[in-house]
Amino acid sequence: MLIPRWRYFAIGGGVLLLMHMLASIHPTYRANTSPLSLLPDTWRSTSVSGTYDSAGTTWPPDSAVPELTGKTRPLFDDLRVDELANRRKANAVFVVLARNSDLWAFLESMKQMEDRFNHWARYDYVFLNEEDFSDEFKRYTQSLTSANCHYGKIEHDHWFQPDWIDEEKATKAREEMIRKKVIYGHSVPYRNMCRFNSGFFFRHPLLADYDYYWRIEPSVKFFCDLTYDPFLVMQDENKVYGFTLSLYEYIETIPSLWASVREFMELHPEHLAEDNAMAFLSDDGGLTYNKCHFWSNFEIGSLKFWRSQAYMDFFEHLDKAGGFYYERWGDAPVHSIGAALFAKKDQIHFFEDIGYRHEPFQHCPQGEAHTKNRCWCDINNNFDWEWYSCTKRYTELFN
Ligand SMILES: Nc1nc2c(ncn2[C@@H]2O[C@H](COP(=O)(O)OP(=O)(O)OP(=O)(O)O)[C@@H](O)[C@H]2O)c(=O)[nH]1
Ligand SMILES: [Mg+2]
Repeated sequence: MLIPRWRYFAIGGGVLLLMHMLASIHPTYRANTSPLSLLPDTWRSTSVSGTYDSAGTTWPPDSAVPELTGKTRPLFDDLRVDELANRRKANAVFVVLARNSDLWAFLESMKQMEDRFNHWARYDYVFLNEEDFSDEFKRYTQSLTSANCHYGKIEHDHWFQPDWIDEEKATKAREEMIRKKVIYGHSVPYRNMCRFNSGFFFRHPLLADYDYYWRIEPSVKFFCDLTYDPFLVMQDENKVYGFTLSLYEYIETIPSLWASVREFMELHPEHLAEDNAMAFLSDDGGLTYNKCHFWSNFEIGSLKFWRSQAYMDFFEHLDKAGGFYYERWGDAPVHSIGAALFAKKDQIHFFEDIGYRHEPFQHCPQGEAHTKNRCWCDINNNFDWEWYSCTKRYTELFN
């Protein structure tokens, strides 16, 4: 039987349609054969914005996307930059002591500081090192901020072990610490760092014109958005020292520190502030040290306070005792004792709403402070009221 000609056309057409439907599974084929591809390019680029979902429609839907009229969308920063450029600022700076090898670990901290606070606050950075900073260090740090970065070299005598230290005695002390497995007990550079942070960083010429500083270390975390300027809190409320974490010092590193502090208090009673925070340091009115200190890897402080006669005399006295090298005195107990004795207790501020972590401890804001400041730390992981924290003693100062 002869098949009428129209049936050939119908079968051929059906096969073509089937092939087209199969090929349409491929997105490129589908896009190129869509009737929309017949429209001029300009029409298509303004009417379609967003990403294709699996059904080939766009998301977000056109109605949710601001119309693009040739202008780029304003950045969050641009919206507020004029307003913020003229805001009241403190004379303050970030201070970073670092080696070139700390670069990548430091960028982690710096990126968070920029995202949480400094993208709008625009405070400068001062980087300090006993060696020259590499071009790589400078390039990558400066690239993270629109504030200015300054790079300084530490003068020899502010960093290295002084000649008058008895090296034989210092070596023996280090060997004994290695035997006792004291952390960093073997290290001379670590001791140089502690002594520099205790008594010299605030004398560096790059810091001469500033009043307040915020110390930042490599590999720390900042958990919350800062919607206010903590430097202005320091300035407006006449604070000299701000902290987030406090704990007990490892006694093997400071066996004779309190004896030197007591000597100093006897020699210079005029330097002790009225209404000071001695009760944070001692449970018996100054006879013994309870080892409490503020953890100095986070510090917002007054440079003028460290440059005061009281603290300069205090550091000089401790330095001459040699404990930075014969033991392993840390800048955390030295700063804490200085702040607690030479300032009024209400000049020491607990930055309760700044979420912060330096391994292995963290301060995580609780309650409303957590949600209001968009924190991302686990509220159950908060060192404040752990048995090894001294923050309870700080709050008790004000009861
Ligand atoms: N330029 C320089 N910076 C140093 C040196 N040692 C430490 N630092 C810096 O001094 C600060 C404290 O050093 P850390 O190694 O973090 O000491 P730590 O916090 O007691 O110990 P970690 O638990 O290792 O963090 C950091 O900002 C370091 O980058 C050094 O030899 N030279
Ligand atoms: Mg550290």
